[in-house]
Amino acid sequence: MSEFAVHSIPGSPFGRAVLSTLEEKGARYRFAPVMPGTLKSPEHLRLHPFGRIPVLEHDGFMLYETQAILRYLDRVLPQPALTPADPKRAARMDQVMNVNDWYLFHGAANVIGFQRIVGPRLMGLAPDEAAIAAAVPKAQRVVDELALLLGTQPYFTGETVTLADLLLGPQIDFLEQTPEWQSLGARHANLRQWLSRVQARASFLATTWEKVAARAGVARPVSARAAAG
Ligand SMILES: N[C@@H](CCC(=O)N[C@@H](CS)C(=O)NCC(=O)O)C(=O)O
Repeated sequence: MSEFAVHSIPGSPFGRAVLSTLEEKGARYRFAPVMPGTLKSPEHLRLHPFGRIPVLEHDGFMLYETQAILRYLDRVLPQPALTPADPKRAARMDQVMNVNDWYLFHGAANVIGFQRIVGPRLMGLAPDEAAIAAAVPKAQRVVDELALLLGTQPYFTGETVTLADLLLGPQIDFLEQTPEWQSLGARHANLRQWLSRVQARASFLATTWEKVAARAGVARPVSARAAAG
């Protein structure tokens, strides 16, 4: 079988979306660790001109942008399908993926996740409480809308997991590790149950920060909850 390599940093939510998609497909892949602090280096900018992760490598084909990577994987590894055949369900999947990228990540989850987890855990930084306080209302608006979109369904487009759940799951899992999740998720039992459902999948159990760090041979991180507290 041709080889997939995922260039990423253990713990990265976008990176985890790619890893869990590969796990859902039962694909063999290699984790190529990127060192934190090297994202803007000339070497990494050759892989990702915007200095981010993840990057997928497949038989010499290089691809960045997580949505593009997930859809590519769903095309080259068609089973099990992770995009609904029904156009309306597929559109809902696309919508949730864009809500993740545009409204949840930017200015909300990226701020809370960095200030509570990445900064303290990887850089020894103290959380900027003012930045977190400014991001919480933005995050709340998105979480409320996601709960509405989910409704009573087990997954975002219905009965089965799709790329939407695999992209959004790692972001909400990251938020759950912060004290802010207590209030963000408080009103939304359906979203909390969805998160537990996603976290219980073999693809998520295989791609925790600790598992990926061990696989990458990098130092085992301290507990995210301890770092966030
Ligand atoms: N639009 C990109 C976003 C990727 C992204 O922001 N990844 C984060 C890690 S989860 C990152 O590389 N952050 C580094 C930075 O902000 O400099 C994608 O979908 O892949």
